[in-house]
Amino acid sequence: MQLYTFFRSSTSFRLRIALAYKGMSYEARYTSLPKMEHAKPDYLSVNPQGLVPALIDDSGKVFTQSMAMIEYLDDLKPAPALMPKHPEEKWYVRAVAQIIGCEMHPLNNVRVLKYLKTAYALDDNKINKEWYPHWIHEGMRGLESLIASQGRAGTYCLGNQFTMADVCLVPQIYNAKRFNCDMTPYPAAMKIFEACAQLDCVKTTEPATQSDAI
Ligand SMILES: N[C@@H](CCC(=O)N[C@@H](CS)C(=O)NCC(=O)O)C(=O)O
Repeated sequence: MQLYTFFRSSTSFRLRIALAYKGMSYEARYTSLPKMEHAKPDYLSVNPQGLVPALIDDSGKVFTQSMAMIEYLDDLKPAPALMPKHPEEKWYVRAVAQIIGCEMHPLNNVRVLKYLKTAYALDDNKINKEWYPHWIHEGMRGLESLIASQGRAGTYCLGNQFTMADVCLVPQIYNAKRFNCDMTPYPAAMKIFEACAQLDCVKTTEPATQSDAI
């Protein structure tokens, strides 16, 4: 299997965590976003969307969209599981993951930040200190409330089971910290983040450990 990944990409980080958790090996195909390698014809022939990550299996089939890929990997290799079986728990895990994947990450994606600069002349200060934290806090408020109101959290988002919810939470918080967002208003999410940070599947896949880290 080959994984197209960029060390700082939080969606690539999701895949690295999931693959490591499941003990699935892969060859990393480093794809630099600053060098625009994701927009070059070679990569567009893999993922015409021009976004990382992408996964190619040994038969040459291509898989894209990180959350769909994580559920696919879970079907392919069910143990250790990243999705619960109970319908309500499955809903909850997807709800946490989708707050991050649908409502936080897309608003702070590289191409969005670039567009704010080129089309609306927003300066780096406004983008990094206003726009970026604004959407982190909007999302984190909802996430923290969901975790608290559902009462399902334990060591991880869902009791003691490490799931796709945690796989999405960890990279998002890494990024928020990199942009110096104040995370103290989110103690439940941060407690889970700290617990996840102790896991080998996170320690061995975090951005700084990657061969393409700059
Ligand atoms: N919904 C996609 C999003 C993928 C995505 O946006 N990846 C980012 C890196 S984290 C990217 O390739 N950005 C390039 C760009 O914005 O130009 C997924 O979950 O896989």
